Amino acid sequence: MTSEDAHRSGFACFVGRPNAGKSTLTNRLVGTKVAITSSKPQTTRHAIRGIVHRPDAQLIIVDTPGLHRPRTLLGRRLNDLVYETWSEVDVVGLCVPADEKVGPGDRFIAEQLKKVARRTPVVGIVTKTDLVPKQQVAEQLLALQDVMDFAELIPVSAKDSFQVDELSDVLVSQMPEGPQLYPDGELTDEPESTLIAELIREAALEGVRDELPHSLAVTVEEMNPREGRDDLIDVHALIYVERSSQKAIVIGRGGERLREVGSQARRQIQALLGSKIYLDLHVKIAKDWQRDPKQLRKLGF
Ligand SMILES: Nc1nc2c(ncn2[C@@H]2O[C@H](COP(=O)(O)OP(=O)(O)OP(=O)(O)O)[C@@H](O)[C@H]2O)c(=O)[nH]1
Ligand SMILES: [Mg+2]
Repeated sequence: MTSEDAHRSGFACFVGRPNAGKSTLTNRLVGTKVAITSSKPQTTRHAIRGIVHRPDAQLIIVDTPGLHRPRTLLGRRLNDLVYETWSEVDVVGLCVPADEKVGPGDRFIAEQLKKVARRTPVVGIVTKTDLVPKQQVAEQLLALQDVMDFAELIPVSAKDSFQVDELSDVLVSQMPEGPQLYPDGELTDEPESTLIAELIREAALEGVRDELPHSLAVTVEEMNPREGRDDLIDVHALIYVERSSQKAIVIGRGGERLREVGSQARRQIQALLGSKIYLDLHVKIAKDWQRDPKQLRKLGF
């Protein structure tokens, strides 16, 4: 076998400002939802691995939280996680949305990235190209080019699947030769309970605003097949908020919002598990958890 057609494998991570479209792009490349997405900034809170299986390669995408100016201990922890992740991968994809000017946030990330760029190639990715005219995509590519030296630059749209396969080719071309690292068919190594908690958080994020999206956290407390039934799983989960006023919003008048969140999450979880579930949701206050090391640890940060 020549090295041209040797099997390649390795890790690529997506980094960028919050809301740049990293998780949506990860899901599109993997072909299934491994990361939740939302229009609220700072949706992703851990490094999520999604696995792309190809005949010639296995590409592990690590989706990371959006890098931002931290205001809480959680924010600092999330940024540190990004720095840690990008120092461990074979290639970094810096994501910048086509519909927002390249700004100080992107330049700050590029400055930080230059430290790893000596060892690790960085691909510049202009995301969400479906939102702007072609000319603006071209301008964005030029603007991004000025920010740092990229191994390659590529525009994509996760929504339209525009150039998503090409991006996969670009990332694979930066992978070392190597064997398959994950078994066939495995699309993520996220534990089921994490995926479920995230689907609940995604549902809860919908329709809330200001500080509330940041204050939400979800844990799955228990998950058991219903006794005497093989077609029903009981899932008990907690939605955490930081203040009692937030609790009232999440629950809604007469419990209406919480019911909506529950039924939306239930649909998604049933699709994930391929089984009927009963979802028991409770809202709990964990006062200022984003700033409290002890509570952060309890919530897995
Ligand atoms: N039109 C369009 N919208 C997109 C595209 N990709 C992502 N979006 C939207 O952009 C918003 C943010 O997407 P995410 O994938 O959650 O962004 P992210 O970079 O992971 O955000 P954080 O996890 O907060 O850092 C969501 O509302 C997505 O639906 C795209 O290709 N086209
Ligand atoms: Mg994300």
